[in-house]
Amino acid sequence: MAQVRAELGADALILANKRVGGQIEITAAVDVEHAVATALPARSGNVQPARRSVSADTPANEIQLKALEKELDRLRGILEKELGGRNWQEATVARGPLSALRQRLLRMGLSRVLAGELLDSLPSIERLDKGWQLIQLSLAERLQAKHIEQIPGKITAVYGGTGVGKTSTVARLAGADIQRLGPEMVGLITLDNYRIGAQEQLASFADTLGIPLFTANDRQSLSLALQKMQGRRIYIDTAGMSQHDARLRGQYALISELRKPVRHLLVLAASAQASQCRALAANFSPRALSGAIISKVDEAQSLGGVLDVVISAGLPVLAYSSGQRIPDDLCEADGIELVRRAVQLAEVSGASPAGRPLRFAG
Ligand SMILES: Nc1nc2c(ncn2[C@@H]2O[C@H](COP(=O)(O)OP(=O)(O)O)[C@@H](O)[C@H]2O)c(=O)[nH]1
Ligand SMILES: [Mg+2]
Repeated sequence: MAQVRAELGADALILANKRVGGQIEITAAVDVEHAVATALPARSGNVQPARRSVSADTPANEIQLKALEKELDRLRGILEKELGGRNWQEATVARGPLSALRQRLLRMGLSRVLAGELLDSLPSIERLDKGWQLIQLSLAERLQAKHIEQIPGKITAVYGGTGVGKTSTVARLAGADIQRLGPEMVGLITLDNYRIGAQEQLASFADTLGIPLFTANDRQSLSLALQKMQGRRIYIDTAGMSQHDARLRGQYALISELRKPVRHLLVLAASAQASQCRALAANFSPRALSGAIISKVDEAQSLGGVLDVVISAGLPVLAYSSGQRIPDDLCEADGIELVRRAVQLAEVSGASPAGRPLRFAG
């Protein structure tokens, strides 16, 4: 090495050596950027100054590769030193508030598409807490929360998957009307003829409260039931179907053919998978439904999925339920409260206290 340095200077680097006959050939470089190398044949370690040229056995590529390896080692050292002491979250914040906000939205269960839209709508922000506040407000606004009485129509039909809470919702909405208007102003119809015992729950509710309940299965029986209950506010319970069952759309078509103003409501369970809710909503064309009721908020592990579905389907949220009691557990739709719960669920597991009970004017 001393001989190499004496020959080529203090910056010289030995890149390779090999035995050639009785001599050792040393490949050394002085300026790696220009890949200038020198081969020094030596006898028994006795280095003789010789040709100052690039060795034919050691192509420039090899020299560049060695230099590259050295540079990579240096960069790896810097990276390890930089990231070694940090956890992932700190690293995210370090990349800027937008990146940290995206992580929070995804953790809530929102899709990447909605998270991106919310972030795009933000004015430029410097502080994370300010950005987070604005983004929660923007999400709450996009939920289009409305009171159900803002939707006109004396007939209300409730659709949804099996066991999501359709019958409970019908009973809750009818119960609120009974309190407000009296039992003589309210009536029920069920289209749920598919499951044995499906009507019993609603029949016992109708009996207890003294309101009529009719069963319908086609256009004629439906028209007849409506005729018999003329002047009443009518709630139609439908049969729960899988999201892929064409009968779900069949029931909607049957009710739409009445050519009367109907509030068509979709019940989506917050405890169900977002993909299931999305597939259910996809059965209806964009303006077919008047809005959504989110059920089983108390059972949900995360709320972002169902909120994402109602926003992307353009469905206003009209109420949500958070327990099994009838009629108490139906709450007024409140965008801020739903977002608060979604954030809370993302932060800690476990349900939060009940919201404001749904109240009707008059
Ligand atoms: N935990 C909880 N259970 C609910 C809620 N809404 C309905 N349920 C329960 O879910 C089950 C199915 O409800 P039901 O109204 O019969 O659903 P349907 O099959 O869609 O008519 C019943 O045991 C209800 O008491 C809710 O908001 N939270
Ligand atoms: Mg039912």
